[in-house]
Amino acid sequence: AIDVENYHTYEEIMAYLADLASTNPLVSTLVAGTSVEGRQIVQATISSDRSANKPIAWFDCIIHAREWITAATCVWIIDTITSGYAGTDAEITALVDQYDWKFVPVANPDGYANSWSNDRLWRKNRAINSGSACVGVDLNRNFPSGFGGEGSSNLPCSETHHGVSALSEPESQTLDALIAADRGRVKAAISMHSYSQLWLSSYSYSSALPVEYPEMMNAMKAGVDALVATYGTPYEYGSTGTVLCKSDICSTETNSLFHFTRVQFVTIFVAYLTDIASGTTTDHYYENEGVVHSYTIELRDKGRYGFQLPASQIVSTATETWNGIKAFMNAI
Ligand code: 0X9
Ligand code: ZN
Repeated sequence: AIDVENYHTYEEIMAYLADLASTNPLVSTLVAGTSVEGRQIVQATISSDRSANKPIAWFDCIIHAREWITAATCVWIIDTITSGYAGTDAEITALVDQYDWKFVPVANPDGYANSWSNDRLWRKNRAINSGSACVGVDLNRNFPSGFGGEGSSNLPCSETHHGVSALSEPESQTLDALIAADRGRVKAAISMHSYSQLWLSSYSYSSALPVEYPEMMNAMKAGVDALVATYGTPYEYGSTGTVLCKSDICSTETNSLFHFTRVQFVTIFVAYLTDIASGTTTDHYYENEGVVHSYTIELRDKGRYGFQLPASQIVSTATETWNGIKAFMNAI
C-alpha cells in the first residue's frame, strides 16, 4: 500500500510497484530499461488476462523530472484501478476487462531523483553533454518526429536540448522499445505532463493537423468534458501546433496580430506563439507507432503553484484526470 495523497520518491514508487506485483494477481512489472545513472525504468501492467492480447491503454509519467503531479497521478490511478476491479467498481471492472493498462510511472528516474535531492525544478535527464558543463537532454525533444526542429535546441544548456540524435538517450530508447513491443495493440497512449490544464494532440512539431483530427477532437472532448464536470477545473484541448497557445503574450495582444499576419511570420516566431515542440513522445507514438489516440495531458495548475503543486491537490487532480480518462476510453 502507498499513501496516495503524498508525493513519493523514486525508491518509494518502485517499492510500491514491486509490492503490488507480488500481492495482486492483476499486476505485473517489467524492468524495461536503465537510465543514464543506472536506475531501473519500470513498466507496470494491469491485466485480467495477459494471454488475451487486449487493446492497451498506455501511459508515461515523469518524462519531465519536476512535474511531480504526473507520478502522483499515475500512482493514484494504478491504486484506484487495482482496488476497484472485480466487485467494488463496475466501470473499472469493465475497463479492465476490455483493456490492458500499462504505466511507466517514472520515465525519467535520474531527473526525478535529482528534483528530490538537489534541484526541485530540474526538467531533463542527467546525461553528460560532451564539451559542456551543462547536464541533461530534454527527453520530450529526443524522439524522431520532427527531431531537431522548432521548439528544441542544439545547445546543451537549454532546457529543451534535443540531444545529439533522435533516441540518443536510454530513457527515450526505453519508451520507444516499450511502445514498439505493443505495436498494433495500443489503443491510446497518453504522456502525462504538467502544468497548464491542457489535453493536447499531434501535431506538436508543426501546425499541420492529423488526418484523424476530427475523431481525435471528439475523443478529447469526451475526456475534457468529464474532467471539467468533476470539479469545474478549466481545461482546453486540441492540437499543440495550431490551436493552443500557453503564453500570455499569445492570448492577448499578439493573438489578433497573429490572426491577420500569420502567413508573414517567420517560422521561429510561429513556433514561439503556438508553442510548437519537436521530437515529442506524442508525435512519435502517433506518427511512427500508428497510435491515433496519442495525447499529452498537461495537469494542474495554470501557474499559481506551477510545478510545485501542493500535495493537498493530488487526490482531486488525479480524480478529475481519471474521470476524463475513463470517459475518453469509453468514447474511443
Ligand atoms: O514542452 C513540452 O514538452 C510540453 N510542455 S511541458 O511544460 N510539460 O514541458 C508540451 C509538449 C507538447 N505537446 C505535445 N506533445 N502534443
Ligand atoms: Zn512536461
